[in-house]
Amino acid sequence: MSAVPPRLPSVLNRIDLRGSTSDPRRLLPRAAMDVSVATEQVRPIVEAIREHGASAVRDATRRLDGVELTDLRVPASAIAEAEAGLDPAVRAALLESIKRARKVHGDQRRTEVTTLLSTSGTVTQRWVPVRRVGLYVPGGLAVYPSSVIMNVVPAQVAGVPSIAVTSPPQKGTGLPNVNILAACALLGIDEVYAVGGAQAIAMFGYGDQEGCEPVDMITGPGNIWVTAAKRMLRGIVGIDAEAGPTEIAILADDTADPRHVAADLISQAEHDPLAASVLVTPSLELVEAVEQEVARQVAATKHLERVTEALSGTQSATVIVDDLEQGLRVVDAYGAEHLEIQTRDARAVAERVWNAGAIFVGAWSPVSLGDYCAGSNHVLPTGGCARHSSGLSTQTFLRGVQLIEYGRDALAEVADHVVALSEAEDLPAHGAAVKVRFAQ
Ligand code: HSO
Ligand code: ZN
Repeated sequence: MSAVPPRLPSVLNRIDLRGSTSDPRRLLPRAAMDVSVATEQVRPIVEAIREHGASAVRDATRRLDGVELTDLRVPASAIAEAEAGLDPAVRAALLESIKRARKVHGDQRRTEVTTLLSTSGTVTQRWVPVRRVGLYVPGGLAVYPSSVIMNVVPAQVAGVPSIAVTSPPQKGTGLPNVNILAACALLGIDEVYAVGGAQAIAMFGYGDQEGCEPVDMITGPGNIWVTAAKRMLRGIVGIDAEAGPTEIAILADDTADPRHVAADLISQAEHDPLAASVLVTPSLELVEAVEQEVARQVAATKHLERVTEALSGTQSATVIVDDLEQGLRVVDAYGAEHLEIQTRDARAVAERVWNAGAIFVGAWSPVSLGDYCAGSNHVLPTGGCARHSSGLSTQTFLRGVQLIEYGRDALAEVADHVVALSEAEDLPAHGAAVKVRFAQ
C-alpha cells in the first residue's frame, strides 16, 4: 500500500465565482496603497531640495538613510571597480539580458510617417527622444540590477542623449549596490548618483545646483515615498506609470502543471508582503493540486515570511470560474501586471486578452523569464493600470511631434471649412486668419 501524503493547509484563499454574474472587478481584492499620507511627509523634502539643492539632498540622506554623502555623484572609479569585481555568471547573465532587451526595444522604434492630404498638403508624424531622463533604481529591501537594464535600454534605444541613474546609498560604502553600479558600467552609463527615496526624485526634478541638471522625465519603480514624490513632480517633469506591489495572475486549465503554477505564484510573492498572486481556473482539481504544491514549495522557499504574507493576504487567491470564457472576463477585469496563460492552445487564448501589462504564453514562458532575460520589459503597469497604460518601452522615451505643411492650394481646399467651424465655435478670428491669406 503506498502512503498517501498528508494534506497541507492551504496558504491561498479561495474565491468561487462559478455562476456569478456580478462585476468581477469588485470581487477581486487588491492591496490598497495610500500615497496621500506619504505625500505630506515628502512635501518638505521636495520643497527643501527645490530651494537649496544638493545640501538639502545631503540632509535628507543623512536623516533618512543614515548615510553621510560628500559627493552625490558616484565617482567613475567606483563604477569601474564594480564592473571589474562582477561575478562572471552574473556578468554573462546581464550581458545576455542587455542583448535581448536591445533587440526587442530596437524593433519598437517608430518610423516617421508622412500623410499626403492633397498635392501640397502633408502632415508628418515625427518621433523625437526626450532630451534628458532620470532613472530611479530601488535599492532598499530589493536590489534589482535587472531594473537598470529595463530602464536604460529603452531610453538608449529611443536615442535619449542624456541619461542619469540614481539608486540609494548603502550603509557602509555610501554607494549604490555594487551590482547596480556594474550594470550601469555594462550599459555605458557614467552619470550615477547615490541618492534614494523622495530626495532622488526631487533632485532629478529640480537639479541639485551643483552638477545634476534637472531632467525632463523620471522613470522607474520605487517605494511609497518615491511614488509620492513622483506624483508631486508630475507636470514639472514627465513621469511613467506609478508602480505598486507586483502582481501575477495565471489563467489555467486542467492541462497546467500544478508544480509550475505554484512556483510561478510564489516567484512574484517573493517581492513584497503586498504582492498579489492570483490563479484563475475552471479546474477544481488544479486548484486543489496547486494549493498542495504551494504549501509544499513555500515550506522550502528562502523568503518564507514575506511569501507567506503575500500569498495568504486578501490580495492573493485562487479563483474558480465556470469556464475559460468567464476566466477571460475575470482576468480582463483584474488587468494584471503579469498574466500567464497556461491552457490548451494558449496562444489563441492570449490573443483574446484585453487587459494585462504583459502576457506570458504557454508552459515555457514563466514571469521570471520576463523579469530577467526574455528581451521584454519588466517595468509594467500594476494595480489595474494595465487597463489604460503600458509598460516601459522605447515609445516611453519618444514624443510625437506633428509637422503640418500645407501650400496655397491645399489651404484653399479647406479654407471654407475652417471658416465654418470657427463661426460655429464663435471664434471668428480663427477663420479670419485663413481668409486674410486669400484677400486681394
Ligand atoms: N517582477 C518584477 C521585476 C523583477 N523581478 C526584478 C525580479 N527582479 C516586476 O515586474
Ligand atoms: Zn519579479
